[in-house]
Amino acid sequence: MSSRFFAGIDSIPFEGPESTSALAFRHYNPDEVVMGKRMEEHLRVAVCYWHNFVWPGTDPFGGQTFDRPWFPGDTMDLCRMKADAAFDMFQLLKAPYFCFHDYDVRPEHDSHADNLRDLQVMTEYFAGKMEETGTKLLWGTANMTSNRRFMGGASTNPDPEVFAFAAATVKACMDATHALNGENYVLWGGREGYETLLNTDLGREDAQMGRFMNLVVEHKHRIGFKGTILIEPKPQEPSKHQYDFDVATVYGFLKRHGLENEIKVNIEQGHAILAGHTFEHEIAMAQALGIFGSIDMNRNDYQSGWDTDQFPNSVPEVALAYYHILQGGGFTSGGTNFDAKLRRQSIEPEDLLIAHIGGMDVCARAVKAAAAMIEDGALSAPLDARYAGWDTPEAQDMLAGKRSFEEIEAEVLAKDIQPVAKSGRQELLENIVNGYV
Ligand code: XUL
Ligand code: CO
Repeated sequence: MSSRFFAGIDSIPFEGPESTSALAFRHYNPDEVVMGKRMEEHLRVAVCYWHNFVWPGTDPFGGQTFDRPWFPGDTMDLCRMKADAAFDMFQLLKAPYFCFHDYDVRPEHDSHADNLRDLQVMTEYFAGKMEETGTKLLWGTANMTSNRRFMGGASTNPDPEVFAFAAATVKACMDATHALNGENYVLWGGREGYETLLNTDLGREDAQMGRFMNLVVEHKHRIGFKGTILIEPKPQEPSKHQYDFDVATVYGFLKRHGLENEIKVNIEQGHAILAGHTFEHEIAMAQALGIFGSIDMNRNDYQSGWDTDQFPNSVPEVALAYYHILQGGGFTSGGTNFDAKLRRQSIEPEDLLIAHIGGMDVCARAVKAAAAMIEDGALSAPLDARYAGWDTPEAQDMLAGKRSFEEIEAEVLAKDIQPVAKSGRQELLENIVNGYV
């Protein structure tokens, strides 16, 4: 293929670990079979629209550093030019999926009618591009953070007119996602949180967000959308306190509003770090609670405390994430969305490709390491052994609520039970993991 934006780059081949080319995959080989499934089907890679084609390279101290022919993207012609480059990149990378916000793909207007019209035009344009290239939509979403109308929140805004505008916006994006056969719909509560309690009523805002998410689920069923609704937790940024702090907090919200069987989570590595967790903690917690959906793959700078959205480059970290994903049965409707952006000095079109090649190679190595650990029972065998005491009928009765405190105490006294301390073997397990990564 030839592309005006990626001029001179026709394809990005898989060349294997010995390759020295910057524009070749060393480990991401879509057809390689891992644990009985093609690598492409395990990872379900998606490229995001916003960081690659919309973000201009700004930081709090400086403006645009990237020079893209479709900037500022405020006309439909520029939006189509942007889409052409985006779909060229999805194809070059052989990424099966992409993700977008409404705001990424159309000009932004004050009126909902104008936003809706332009989103519908772009939805049709995308449908043609998807047909032509075979790229599929992992998820769609609405940007309710950038426009100043949302500065005090979307569904949690003190002004019901903002709630209504947000509802109309999400309806439009869900309809677009449905029309494009999206496999999920994501809601990241960008400004669903607060800066100061002096002007915030927590009880009201929780009730508003609960009603809003119920409206989302009602609409999903009304239009027959078969995808999964996902909430993306994040503890801070842009608000000081974000309501969807982490997976456990989101689960509490879902239970409170009767939504725990309707909504799952999209877990992002950097957001897990900001919440004081590891990525695998958040994944394992979601699996344990039955709400694991999808992941946003990136990495955070461990020192800065900001959401730096860097491309992943640590195989050991990513391997543990995929370990828990595979242990839980792998992705169903979810996938690996690269919610990652270039550093602002990486200004060449080629840098976009190189960043994704590196990220996809890291994920490929990680998923292979995870699969090998599972196939060998390297971690599951010691884990099963650690909990084996619970297999006895007495222990099972205790767990099933069949024995009271009095009965348990009587048994402890009668048998003179004196628990023997056993090693947790953390260093041994860490050494075992190190042998796979
Ligand atoms: C923000 C973030 C978003 C969501 C989609 O931190 O991760 O890009 O993934 O709105
Ligand atoms: Co994200």
